[in-house]
Amino acid sequence: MKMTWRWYGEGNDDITLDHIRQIPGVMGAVWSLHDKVAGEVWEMERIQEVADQLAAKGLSPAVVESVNVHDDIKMGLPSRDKYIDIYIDTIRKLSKVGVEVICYNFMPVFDWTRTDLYKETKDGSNALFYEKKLVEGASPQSIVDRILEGAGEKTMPGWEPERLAHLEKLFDDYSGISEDMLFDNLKYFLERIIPVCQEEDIKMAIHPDDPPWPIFGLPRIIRSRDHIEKFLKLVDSPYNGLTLCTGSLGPNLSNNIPAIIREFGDRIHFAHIRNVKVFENGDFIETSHRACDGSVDIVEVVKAYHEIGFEGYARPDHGRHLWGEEKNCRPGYGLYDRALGVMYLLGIWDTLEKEKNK
Ligand SMILES: [Mn+2]
Repeated sequence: MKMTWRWYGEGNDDITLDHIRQIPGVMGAVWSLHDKVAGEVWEMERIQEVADQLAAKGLSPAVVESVNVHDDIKMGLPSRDKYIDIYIDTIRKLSKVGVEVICYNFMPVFDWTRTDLYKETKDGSNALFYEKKLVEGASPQSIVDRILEGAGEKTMPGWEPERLAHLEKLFDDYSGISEDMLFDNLKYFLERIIPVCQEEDIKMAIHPDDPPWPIFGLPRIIRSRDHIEKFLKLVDSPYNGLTLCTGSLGPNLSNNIPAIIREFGDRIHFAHIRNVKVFENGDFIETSHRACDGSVDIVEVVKAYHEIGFEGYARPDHGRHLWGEEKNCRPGYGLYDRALGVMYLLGIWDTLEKEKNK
């Protein structure tokens, strides 16, 4: 397991590469060109610039999260080929600087969804929170307003104000698209890009839907063991793989995550590891990584990765906001709780390694 850390880029993240390289065990920064909207060309100079910044601090550039997929591809419009060509161009360029894994998602309209970005918890820290009833009873616009208001000046992947300004049109465009159609459109995309990935030795790693159920009547297709199985069969190649996110699958308690890791481990290229506490009414809140703090047994998750001999990349996914950092940090992406998460995960891993080598 190779430990990494998500970094939003120079001038776009209060956490610097100097912070990151001091966290024990972190060997790479998970990056992207965050100013690029889906379907835009990534210039080689911009890619090289980030690769050089990381190299100067001794950090690997091997994982990119994300290269976003244009809505026309998800909707299967005739213009999709043009956007797939651009996607392929980006894959080829990324391989030149040593990128090995590209994380992406195929969620219509909304990426991850929460109702509070800074929900205060009992110990005075705060965290991302999802109130099920509120989403069920709300209009999509009201959720967009809540999230964008909470984000303030920070840019947040998946919540680009420019794109969400056309919310009504986006919903109209997706209104006739069923789960099966979305799967077909994903298959079309994969059939074109996976041969290129094989040539360039870049592994695609789809991120599950967050939360793992349909919202606002939109189809969501990567949210359980069965969905994952169906997805992997769309194009049966090691280059068509997964970002296994415990915090995205976790809010549905019937998802047995350690079992999913054991079953599909050879197709997991990137592990997002974090914990969520699920309440009886279906609400959930993001917690510390510690197993007893949430509903996902993180010890069992790490054990499963260890058991399959996982050699892919991992990162602590989100964390709570601690020690006053919520005043500045991007929701879920503070320094302290994620750094504590790294130490928890590596503590479990190192113990398992030591036991194995006895
Ligand atoms: Mn994740």
